[in-house]
Amino acid sequence: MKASALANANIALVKYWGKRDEKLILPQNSSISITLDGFYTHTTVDFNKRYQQDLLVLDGQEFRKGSDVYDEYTGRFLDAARGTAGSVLKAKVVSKNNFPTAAGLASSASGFAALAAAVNEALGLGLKGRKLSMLARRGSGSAARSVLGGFVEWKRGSRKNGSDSYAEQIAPPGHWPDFRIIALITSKKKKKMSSRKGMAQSVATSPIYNCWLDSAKGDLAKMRKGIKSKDFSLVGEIAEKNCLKMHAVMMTTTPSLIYWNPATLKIMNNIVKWREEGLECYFTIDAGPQVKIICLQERVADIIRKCRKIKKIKDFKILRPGGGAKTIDNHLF
Ligand code: 2P0
Repeated sequence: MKASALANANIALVKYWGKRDEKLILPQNSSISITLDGFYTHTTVDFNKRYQQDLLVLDGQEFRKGSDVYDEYTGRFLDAARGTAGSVLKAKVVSKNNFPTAAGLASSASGFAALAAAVNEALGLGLKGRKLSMLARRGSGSAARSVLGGFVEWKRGSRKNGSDSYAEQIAPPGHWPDFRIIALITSKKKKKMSSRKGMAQSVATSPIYNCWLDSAKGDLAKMRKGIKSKDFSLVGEIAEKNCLKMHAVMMTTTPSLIYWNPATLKIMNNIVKWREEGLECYFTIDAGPQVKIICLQERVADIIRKCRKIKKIKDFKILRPGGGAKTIDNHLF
């Protein structure tokens, strides 16, 4: 019962920051993202009676029961998947990212989308689309969005059991082929605070958390409209403002969550200046110091030329709209 899958990372244009149910991973608000070609996870899972306990090998490092990575993430996910399948078999999971893990580049999104797709195949669950996104959601909220390609909305839903909190495609990758995200790497260090812990603290302590939820509703409506009509200025403006509002929530959390470093701020200031000079681009930043520039293909060369002059940028990658998670025959063990 072995299967493998590939899944791409996604970048949220309207962010998810806070849960209404920690166990089922149900969000406080809907979010919208773009699935990207270029940053991906390759995962192989094997369910077999010869395994005494689950084992995860992530980028060459082993995790078992008793480690945070297993207990808080993979173990919970595998138990949910076994519950759905009515299986008691233990599993070996080998997973590889082609980008830095846990540095604000959504590794849990591609990771659990790939694992959900592989588990779906290995256990013969036969889940597709919405249903598969709901399984991925049990691993990590943002993973629900990486199951699908292109522009995707993960719906908050209102039911307590989470049966209406799934991802749905707004538009396929081919809808806007010249849409680009340029990921600028400012640090390769592992972040100090996980998104999971950080967002729970924000819900509990940020005095502006309810403002965030109120304003997300308008952002979602404008973002859907902007994507459907390919109104780049609208998409960029809403994405940048939504990101700043999320970081305002993070900063006003106790203890405060400040994910930016000096390079992050320098790039943000430059992007605003470049835009004033007529080079249209916007920024978005997740729970880490990396900056993602939102732009159209025709601006990429000018933006890269300018970025090369910023010494603090360690690396960059140009990403285009990508497809959803898919199973493959290439096994990692
Ligand atoms: C997002 N992030 O919408 C937001 C923006 C980070 C900042 O989704 O607890 O790793 O596993 O559901 O999905 C990161 O949160 O959290 C995230 P869990 P997840 O992309």
